[in-house]
This record gives sequence, structure tokens and C-alpha cells, in this order.
Amino acid sequence: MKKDAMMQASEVTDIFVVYGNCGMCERRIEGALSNVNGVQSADWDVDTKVLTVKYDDAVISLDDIKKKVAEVGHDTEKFRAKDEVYSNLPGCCQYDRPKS
Ligand SMILES: [Cu+2]
Repeated sequence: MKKDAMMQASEVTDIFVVYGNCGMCERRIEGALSNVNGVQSADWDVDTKVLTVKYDDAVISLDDIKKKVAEVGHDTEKFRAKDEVYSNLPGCCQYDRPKS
């Protein structure tokens, strides 16, 4: 996502674990963060389950980013997806959930 050149840029990079299983999860997780104001890029690694996100922390907080991921059914250590959203994931995507 291109940012307005006039804005004060304060791009930060964070990494955190997002629970998931497969390539479909990857598209879902990264898709949840595409076209989100303040997020420049998001890349989830299917092997390590680590999401690398670049964002402008003046525009969006890390918690809000984690909530966006939870909204599409993927738990993080801090925010848990709703059970009904998780249940509606395809079977191959129903990862072993962390303890709440
Ligand atoms: Cu999946």
C-alpha cells in the first residue's frame, strides 16, 4: 500500500505467531490485512506460522492488526477468533487452537 508522501512516515515491522495450517490459511490471513489503512505489507509463513507485518503505528496499532486476523478465524496469542468463525473454516484450515 502506497502511503501519502506528505504524511509523517513511521513504518514499523513486527512479527508474531498466527495459528493456521495451509496455503489457504496464508491467503486468508494475508487477505485480512490487504487494503487495511496503515498496513504496508503482511507475509505469513506456513512453516513457522510467523506473520511479518509492516505498518504505520500512527495509523493502526498492533492490537488492531491482530484483531483483524482473529476476525477471519485465526488465533494469535492475544486475540482469539470467535468459535463460530473458526468452525466455519474449511476442515484443512482448522488448526489446533492454543489454550485460551
Ligand atoms: Cu488453511
